Amino acid sequence: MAVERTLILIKPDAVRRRLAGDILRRIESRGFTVVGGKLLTVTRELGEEHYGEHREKPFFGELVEFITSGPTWALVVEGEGVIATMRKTIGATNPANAEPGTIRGDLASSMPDNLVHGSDSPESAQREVALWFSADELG
Ligand code: IDP
Ligand code: MG
Repeated sequence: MAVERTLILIKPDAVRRRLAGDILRRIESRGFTVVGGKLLTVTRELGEEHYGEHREKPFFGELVEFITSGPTWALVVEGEGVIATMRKTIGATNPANAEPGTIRGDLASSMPDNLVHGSDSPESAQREVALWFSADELG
C-alpha cells in the first residue's frame, strides 16, 4: 500500500469540548505522522470552498455556520493507506450510526457537529491539502 497524505480537521465542536488532544492521540496511536498543522478560524470563503460538493444540500448553510464558528485544527497526516484508514477511525458521518471505538462513535452524537473531517479519496486529499496548506508549511 502506498504512503499517502490526507487532510484531517479537528472541527470547532471538538476544540470547544477540549477533545483535540484525544483525537490527535488516536491518530498518532495508529502509527500515522502529522506532517503539517495549524489552528485557524475558517473564513466563510474557505468553508464554502472546502465543502463545495455540498453546496446544493439543504444543510449547507448550517454546515458553513458550524465550520466557521470557532477555531479548527487543520492537520496533514501521512502514512500507508492513511486516507481510508482514517475514514474508518473517524467513523460514519452520522454519529448515531458510527461504531463504538471510532472517534464519532465514542465522542459525538449528532450532525453537523461530528468532531472530525477526513478526506474521502486520493483525489479529495490532494485537493484539500492544497486548499488548506502551502507547500512550505508541510514537512
Ligand atoms: P463526511 O464528513 O463523513 O465526509 P459528508 O457527507 O462529506 O460527511 O458531509 C460533510 C459534513 O456535513 C459532515 O461531516 C457533517 O458535519 C455535515 N453533514 C452531513 N450531513 C448532514 C445533515 O444531514 N445535516 C447536518 N449536517 C450534515
Ligand atoms: Mg465528506
